[in-house]
Amino acid sequence: MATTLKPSAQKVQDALLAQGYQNEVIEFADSTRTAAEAAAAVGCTVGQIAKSLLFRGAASQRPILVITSGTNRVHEKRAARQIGEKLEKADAEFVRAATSFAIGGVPPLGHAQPVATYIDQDLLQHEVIWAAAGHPHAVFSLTPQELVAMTGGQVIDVT
Ligand code: 5CA
Repeated sequence: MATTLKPSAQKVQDALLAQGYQNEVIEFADSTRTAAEAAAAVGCTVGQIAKSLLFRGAASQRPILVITSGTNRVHEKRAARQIGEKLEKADAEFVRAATSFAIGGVPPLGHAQPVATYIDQDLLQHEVIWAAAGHPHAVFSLTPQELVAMTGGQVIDVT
């Protein structure tokens, strides 16, 4: 673990502390850019990795964050029915503009603007999960209940 976090990871640590959370951002020498890499670095299952997938609402053009278990693929139509509008894929530029973070490090909190968030119900079966922390080598652990609370997210069935 590094003693000094990269600036983008420090931003997430600051956002956690500002919201009253003690969870510690950890930087790894190895990449945590993908769910599989993050699971290998942390030593957890891929299902315990909280993937942050950003979409664009087709009607509203607003950013919509869907946080899924690392083993799940989002069924876009099913998710859209619960969210209330069709989902478009976001490109790297849109992700950066909406969150201020780059793909591979998009955290659940600390975004450039408030982002409507939906959470895969499958994440709730784990005691502890891990989320990206702003940088492709940084993650933090949390409980699914903390994820719901810190994002104000709505739990849905994404698969
Ligand atoms: N740090 C890891 C685990 S915590 C992480 O952020 N994984 S992730 O799955 O949440 O983020 C990577 C995701 O970004 C991929 O699953 C993929 O859906 C998305 N992604 C990758 N490349 C692109 C791209 N070019 N445009 C839009 N989304 C992309």
